[in-house]
Amino acid sequence: MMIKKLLVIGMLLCTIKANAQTAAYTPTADNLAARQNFEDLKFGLFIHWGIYSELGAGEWVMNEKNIPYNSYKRLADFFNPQGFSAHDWVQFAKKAGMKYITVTARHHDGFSMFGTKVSPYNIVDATPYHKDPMMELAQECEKEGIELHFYYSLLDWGRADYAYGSPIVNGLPAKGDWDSYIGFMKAQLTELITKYPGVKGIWFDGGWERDVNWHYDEIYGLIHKLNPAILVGNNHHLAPKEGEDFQMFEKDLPGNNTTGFSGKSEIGKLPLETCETINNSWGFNITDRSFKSVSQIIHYLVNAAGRNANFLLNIGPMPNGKIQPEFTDTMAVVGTWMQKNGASIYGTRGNAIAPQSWGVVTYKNKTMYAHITAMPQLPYIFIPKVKAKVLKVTLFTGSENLKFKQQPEGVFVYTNGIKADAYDTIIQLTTN
Ligand code: JFZ
Repeated sequence: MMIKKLLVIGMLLCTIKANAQTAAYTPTADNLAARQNFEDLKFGLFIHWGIYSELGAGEWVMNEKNIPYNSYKRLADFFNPQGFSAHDWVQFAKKAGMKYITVTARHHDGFSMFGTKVSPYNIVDATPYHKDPMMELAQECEKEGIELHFYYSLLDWGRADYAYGSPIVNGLPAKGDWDSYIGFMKAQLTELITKYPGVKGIWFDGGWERDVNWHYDEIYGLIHKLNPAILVGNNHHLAPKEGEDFQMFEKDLPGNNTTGFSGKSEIGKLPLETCETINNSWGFNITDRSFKSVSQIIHYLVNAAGRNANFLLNIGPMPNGKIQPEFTDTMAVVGTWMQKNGASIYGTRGNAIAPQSWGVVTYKNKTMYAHITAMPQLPYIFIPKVKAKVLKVTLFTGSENLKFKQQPEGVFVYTNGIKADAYDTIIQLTTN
């Protein structure tokens, strides 16, 4: 009797504990290490590529041009990217100095760019290509030491169970079959995490489309059960939610809101990432020629690092799988610059010193890097709030000592006569 009672109490305690665990997410040691590693990478390649690429008008083309789903679906019949090469994509990233790739496994059009058993609407089964570019990419990334994240859309414009456009009543779409849709996503995420080697993160998007119960506890819980080290992020433009491992920003540096996406966002305690695209489109756009310059891209990267965020720079490859030469040319110059200057960015942290009018500061161990992206009129820069004693100041690319003066309120570094860099003049400060 006594033993039975104890057993019951024990079981009760166990369930209470289990419930508490599902409510509050505790990242594993592996996950925490993956977060640190992610913060070290600093520069990633974002890729938007799907059957929408064929129309050369961005990834929202179905929605923007009001193309009926059944007509849009025909794009799959003639998607045959003979020019796709995982090797070329990974080399593009490596040459640009990028350390990871985030690729659209499935965007809002609902087309799976990977082989999946839970929907026939995928690149292996529905196109004449019949191959899985996500598998080739995952294998190539693993071989080349590039980390891979999958972009995965919560929003689906075509599936009946999602019922796009349906009114939402009590957190559920009135039409469709919400349980079926959540189950479908769980099955696909299981495939993406268990079948593809070396996947390090899932980048959710589209949850902003409707105010429903997304079952994030189950979805994030499933991902972390399958692989606790996987980094979960969600482009919901809010403060981080329970179960997430990094926080992303879209088309703005953390803390800014120039594009209006970040009005409700709050910077949390997780690793940060901000994404921007190389022209004005995410998916391939044949008329968009507003290419960002080398200087704009380097400044974006440096400004993100100075605010303690990774920079995820997007390209939209062409429907044949190739990357247009304008992107290759620009990123080759960025890459050459990163080869020379990357040590002042990779593996650093930022935001210990707030951004200044002349630029930002990154740091690693006892070294600080002052990135001057706008050379001041006066012949010095002032770095406020430097607590450690500065022992030595040089250009990052030189060994000659630069004149400096340390005061309780900060450090003056004299910049007259220094050789300025075309994009970012980096001053290295060694502290004790
Ligand atoms: C989203 C996607 O819709 C877009 O296609 C692309 O993948 C980008 C990286 O992410 O963009 C958004 C996200 C949110 C809003 C608008 C566009 N929003 O809240 O209005």
